[in-house]
Amino acid sequence: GWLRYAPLPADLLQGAASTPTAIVVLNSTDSSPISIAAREVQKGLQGIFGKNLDILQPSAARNGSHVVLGTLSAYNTGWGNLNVSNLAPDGYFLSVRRGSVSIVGRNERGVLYGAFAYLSRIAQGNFGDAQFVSNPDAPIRWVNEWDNLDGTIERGYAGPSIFFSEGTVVKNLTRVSQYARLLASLGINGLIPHNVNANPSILSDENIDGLGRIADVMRPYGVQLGISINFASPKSLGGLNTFDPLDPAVIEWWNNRTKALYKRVPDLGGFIVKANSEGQPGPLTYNRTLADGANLFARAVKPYGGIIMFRAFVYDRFADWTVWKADRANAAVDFFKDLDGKFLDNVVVQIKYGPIDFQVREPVSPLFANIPKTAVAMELQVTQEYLGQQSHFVYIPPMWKEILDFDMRVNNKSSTVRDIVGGRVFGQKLGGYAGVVNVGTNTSWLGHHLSMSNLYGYGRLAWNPKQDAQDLLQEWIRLTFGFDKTVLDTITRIGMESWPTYENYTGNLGIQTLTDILYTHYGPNPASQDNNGWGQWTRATTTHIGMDRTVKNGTGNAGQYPPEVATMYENIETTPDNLILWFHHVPYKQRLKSGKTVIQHFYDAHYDGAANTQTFAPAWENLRGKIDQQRFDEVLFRLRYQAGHSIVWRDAICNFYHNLSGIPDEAGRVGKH
Ligand code: GCW
Repeated sequence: GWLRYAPLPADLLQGAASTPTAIVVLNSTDSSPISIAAREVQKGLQGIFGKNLDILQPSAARNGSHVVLGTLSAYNTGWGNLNVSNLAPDGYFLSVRRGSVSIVGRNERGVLYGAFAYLSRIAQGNFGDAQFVSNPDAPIRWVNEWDNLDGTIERGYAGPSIFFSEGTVVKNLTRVSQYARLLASLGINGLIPHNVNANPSILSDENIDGLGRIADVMRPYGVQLGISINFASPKSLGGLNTFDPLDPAVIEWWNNRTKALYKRVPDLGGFIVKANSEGQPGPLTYNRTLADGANLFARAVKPYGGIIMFRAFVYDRFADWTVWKADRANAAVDFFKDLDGKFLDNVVVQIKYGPIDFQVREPVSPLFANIPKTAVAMELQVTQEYLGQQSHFVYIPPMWKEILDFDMRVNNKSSTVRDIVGGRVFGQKLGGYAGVVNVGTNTSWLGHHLSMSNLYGYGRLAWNPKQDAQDLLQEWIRLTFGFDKTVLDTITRIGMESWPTYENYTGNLGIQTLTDILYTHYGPNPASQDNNGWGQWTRATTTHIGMDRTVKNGTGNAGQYPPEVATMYENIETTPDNLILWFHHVPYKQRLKSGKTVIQHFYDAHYDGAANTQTFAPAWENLRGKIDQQRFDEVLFRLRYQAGHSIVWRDAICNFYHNLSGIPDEAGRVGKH
């Protein structure tokens, strides 16, 4: 990954006026985040400067330039006097004065985060003095992995699981510890290893012990374990004849399993629950509410300080497509709005960023503005399920930024989505981010070297969503590939153009990705969207296309947003072009604000997108010799593939709508092949 600590080029090294002479650890036990921080600093300075520094107790520290590591209380009892009242949990204070460095955390994790921040600065050749406090934007900064007990990974594109194999936790957890290190370097503080489509046997005694081993390996990195549970477990695993959340035997069963879990993992973060979604069992089976289901677990983990991440991804996958007003995009608000205020205070509703499912373009989910009394987290997808599955490269943070920066205008006041998720708009203590990553055993972690920029961007945005997507990309490039200007410029260009380019050659104007949605979620298959119960409809006919989500004539979805936003989406004149087909059912010849018709935009965008994709591989080829051969070759292979597949996409989509509408391409390209 990005933790290479490569030697700096000579010209950059000159900037280092003086370097530290020793590392001083103020409070530490052998396997705590602080001792990891000390060893990490040692390793980093060794790699970057070629200097081997001792790690000393305070009593052994002599004069010189030290990197001092400790919690605020340890610092102020034994070392100095630091007044940083604004230091939040997990936050750090970093002071660099030439070679003298202080890294102080509110807690041990904060020290580790500060150490990584310091190393990231010098690894990027930044030796300037600094003094600042950095606090995380939200307390929940988790990753979800969708690994199954048999070692497969749902929507994973980099080989089998690093956590599980043959029904149980793998013996050798070295890769898990390396992963925890990567996550810690971004400030990620929680991980759920097991698929939300959960196998009840995850809670067997043997697996609880295995999960305990995973937690043991991640704990020094400050990464808490969370567990994904199957709602029907009391019946399928426990042998009861019910899993009704209000049944006393069911409650007792969960309390006992929870006790066993916390006995093995005393600092367990909590549970994630996918209930009544895509065939998963849940409380609705017994006519109980989703809140009854969430609160069952909330009560069980409460005595131990745990939280429940309850997923809002609840919808009817057997919806009736002949009903004009039916709309999967309405489901989350329909299910959750009336439950607002009914969830216990350790429940967090985990909401995908858009109302459907990780498409190339979606408006933000209206649910974020509809449950003010409930803590919420935003679910983002690092694994590129609908975005080319790491066979294509799409740098996603620019898309996440549009969502996070979007102003919901709650009560007609500025209320960005990032402020809602950070708990500030509605005064929630809990809140934050869940990124679905799905790393595998492939040494590149995600299958495509460049896709690691998405994991990097996710973690950095979860820490501070105000950061700029291009800045984050360039940080990542310097840390991952070094300082060559051509390398920086080339990957920056490919990265920043990748999402708009992918959108161009897949689904435009908010029509969704147009990939196959029935099986693979890969490759073009616009016909698969309609005439089935999944609800990802485009309503494409021979004359019209798009979902009418207006209140006046459609599904009413626009009306789920706060009034100012609702008005914007209700009216075609004020709906941005890039979401016009999300909210409106229009003739193919409808004029966009750009002046083009919808259909001509489809044709042009696909030709532009595929043409731009052809430029990526040749640009990459210019980097030959500037980065190591293996990564050069592996990325080139995928960029060439992507170039070819973008043409497949272009022709499939253009021909499909050309055949359907019969409207010729003004440039005469479509239908000629
Ligand atoms: O995007 C869809 C995926 C499913 C996934 C589901 C979910 C884990 O295609 O594979 O199931 O979402 O988020 O629950």
